Amino acid sequence: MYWQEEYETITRDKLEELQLQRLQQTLQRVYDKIPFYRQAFDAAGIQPGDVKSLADLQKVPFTVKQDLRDHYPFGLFTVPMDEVVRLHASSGTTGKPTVVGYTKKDINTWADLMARAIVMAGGSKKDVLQNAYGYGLFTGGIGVHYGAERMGATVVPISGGNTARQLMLMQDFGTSILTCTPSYALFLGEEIHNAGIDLQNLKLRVGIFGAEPWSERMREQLEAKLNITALDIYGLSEVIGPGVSMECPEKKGMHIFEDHFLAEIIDPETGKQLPYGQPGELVITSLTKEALPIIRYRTRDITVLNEDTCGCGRTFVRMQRVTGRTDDMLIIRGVNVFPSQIESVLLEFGDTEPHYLLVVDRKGSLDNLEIWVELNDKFFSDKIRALEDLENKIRGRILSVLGISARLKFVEPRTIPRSEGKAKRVIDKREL
Ligand code: DLL
Repeated sequence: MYWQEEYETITRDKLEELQLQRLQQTLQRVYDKIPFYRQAFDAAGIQPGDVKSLADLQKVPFTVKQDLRDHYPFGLFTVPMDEVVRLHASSGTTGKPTVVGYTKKDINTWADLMARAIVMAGGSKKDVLQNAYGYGLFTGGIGVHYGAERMGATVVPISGGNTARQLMLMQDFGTSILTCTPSYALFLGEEIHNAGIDLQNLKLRVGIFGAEPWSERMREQLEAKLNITALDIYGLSEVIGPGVSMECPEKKGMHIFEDHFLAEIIDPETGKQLPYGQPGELVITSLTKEALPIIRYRTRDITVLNEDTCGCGRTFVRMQRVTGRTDDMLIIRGVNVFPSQIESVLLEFGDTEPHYLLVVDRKGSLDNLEIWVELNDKFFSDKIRALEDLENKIRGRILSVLGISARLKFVEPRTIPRSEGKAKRVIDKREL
């Protein structure tokens, strides 16, 4: 099922024609309205009129998060504030948040993209969608909400947290689609189990999980714990929010909504474009945004693009699971490590829970990685000997997969703090 079949199954030729036309308009728009872009283009010796093909985009300078911060709050908006009908902001870890704005048309586009995503997951008007993404300045809650209303599902706008109530409404309202972060979904799955709720009595069948990296093994766990099909959704506030790309039930990556977003993969070191199939940093240019068009935005997210035809009939390229962010990547004794890689190893043996914390410290000039991981209930009651075996197995596997040695600290079930939104996986105590 499609929401906007004409676009979702567009031929590549037609798509590229549409993209070029929209790209040229977008470049002209930012050049005319925003001094920041005009100066950057002039400095790079490029005018919007010089972009005559999609390949010419490579001559246009990148935009980074700091550029949005430098123009806090509204300096990169291309419309007067009386045309801006909504603001969102992403909480920066330090200093001011990144603020994004939407016109009525932007909100409308976004609702359609999120409707596409929910329909892609198999959603219909008959579904009851429990939206446990946080409502507020975060784009997750309201972004999903508008899309779900647009495609006609019955929305339960519960937001994140209040787990007991989540479980009550899930049973009483017959929730069939759950939307939240994968880490919160996992917690809900555990609590369903702890509350002794029989999965057979729930109507849950699909989960639309995103806003943070997760792994294939986490998918297996979520599907088993919740008895659902778990699908990945990607997006970022600077580009629009959730609904930049969505995984179809083929489960082979997320289709990027390319009629609205032009995707490139670059080498994060050199900034050079990489061909399909090679891992690198995702760069996105918006093609239809009004209030805050964004040009060659460096997402910092690492992925791979795949242009093979998809069994679902959609022609949009797919991006693989995001394995991590260039700025979340830990460098431990010179080795690049993404938390999601460690998650994969931990879940391989089946004796631990996907609740973990990576604690990195430096003694002298040597980095130490300590992995705190929860044992599952069954294992916890077993003998010390078995613990040593498990530790050795995990350490050995991390050494062979990642090439680093780590210490393990097994902790009791339910002792690592649960998150209602994005999980915090790393504590880096190094002072670099
Ligand atoms: O997290 C938007 C969103 C809401 C996406 C709900 C999906 C569902 P931000 O708070 O601006 O926006 O954070 C964006 O989160 O650059 C990625 O690093 C990460 N991220 C988002 N989706 C995924 C995903 C929302 N499916 C940042 N897998 C992005 C891995 C993801 N990382």
